[in-house]
Amino acid sequence: MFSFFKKKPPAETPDTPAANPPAAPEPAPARSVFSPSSWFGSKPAAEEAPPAPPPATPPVPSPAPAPIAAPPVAAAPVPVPAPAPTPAPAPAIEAAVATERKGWFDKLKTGLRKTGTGIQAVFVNAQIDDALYEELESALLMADTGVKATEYLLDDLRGRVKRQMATDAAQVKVLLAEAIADLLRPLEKPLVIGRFTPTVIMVAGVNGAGKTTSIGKLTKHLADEGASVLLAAADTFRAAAREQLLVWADRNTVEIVSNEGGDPSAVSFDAVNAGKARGKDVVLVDTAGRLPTQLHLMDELKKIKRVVTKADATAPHEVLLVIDGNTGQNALAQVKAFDETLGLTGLVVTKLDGTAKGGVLCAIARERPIPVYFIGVGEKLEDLETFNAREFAQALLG
Ligand SMILES: Nc1nc2c(ncn2[C@@H]2O[C@H](COP(=O)(O)OP(=O)(O)OP(=O)(O)O)[C@@H](O)[C@H]2O)c(=O)[nH]1
Ligand SMILES: [Mg+2]
Repeated sequence: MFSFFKKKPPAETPDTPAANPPAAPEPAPARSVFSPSSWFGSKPAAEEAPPAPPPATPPVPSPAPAPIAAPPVAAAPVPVPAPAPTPAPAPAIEAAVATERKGWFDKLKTGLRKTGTGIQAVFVNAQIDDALYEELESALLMADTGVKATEYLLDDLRGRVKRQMATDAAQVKVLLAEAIADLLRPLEKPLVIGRFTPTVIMVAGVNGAGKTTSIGKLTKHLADEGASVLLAAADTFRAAAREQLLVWADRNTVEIVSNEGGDPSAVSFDAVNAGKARGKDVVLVDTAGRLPTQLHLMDELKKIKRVVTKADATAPHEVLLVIDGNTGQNALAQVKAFDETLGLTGLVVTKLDGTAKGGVLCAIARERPIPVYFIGVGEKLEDLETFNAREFAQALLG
């Protein structure tokens, strides 16, 4: 069924649901378009808490999709060594995921064109010499990779070139893709839903970064997977914010707690309590945009977080920062500032389409490696996907 919901074990029987179940139908059959695992991780198998006891009844081989533990791997035709094999998924699901990711890969490649073009140009009709590395340095810096990550990548690349005894520039380009993928890999992490009920996700960021849009996209996908979602419209500054959320949300399964002009902490507190009482799977808290230099507004965020914890001592379970890929190196400054204020657990990087500054992910990986749960390459629903380092590197240089 929904492998990302710990609370819904396999072979479920309709046992007594929590009070006030949502009007939504019982969990629909799993959809193959978005395999749950392609978006949300179930609790990692080897993690701290004891695993759920084995089912009392003998395991019935169900036709439900087999869980796929690791983030999906793109089926991109670039000759970078394949990663270690993950536990074999059911073939039909594997095919669905591969097709889905292939479509996404093409979109990502188009989106990253502006960032990638300058870097790719360095390898055209080039020799492997100092000039190549110098040009590459400039191109990486132009793509907002930052000084530290650029130095790191160039050193790493020189080592790879030597070890592989590369003789032409095209090989160096492939090695650079490998180096970037390795640098970005620590940022890969699936968002875990289901370890707590509700999973409370707080979303912050500067004005216009794409918070509400990303929440909308995420909500729709969660709802499609059968998760019940409650939104907290804690952006109480703008009257339009709530409507914006409503437009994005699936009206049948999503409820919103809001209080226009009210206190964002109070809205968040009410939402978490409502989420608990209504047995929601996820509570998403949308906050108003703010600059890290607006200290009183950063304090307000801290307060929202504190108050959420009052409503549920284990919450918030995720504190996400949404960053606009266009902001380049400034995004790194935002990550640092919001992390210091809130203790971030993950990032969403939006607007990688149309920016020439996508290299900032390398800077983040080098200087403040906070997991990137999702990346966005457009305004449409399907333009937000999970982050995969190898896919990103291939899309950038492919
Ligand atoms: N091209 C592109 N546009 C995006 C992406 N994500 C969001 N946007 C657009 O960015 C604009 C701002 O998005 P919002 O979601 O309102 O941003 P926000 O962070 O909630 O803004 P505030 O609440 O005002 O701080 C909207 O026009 C979105 O459609 C993306 O990945 N690519
Ligand atoms: Mg907003």
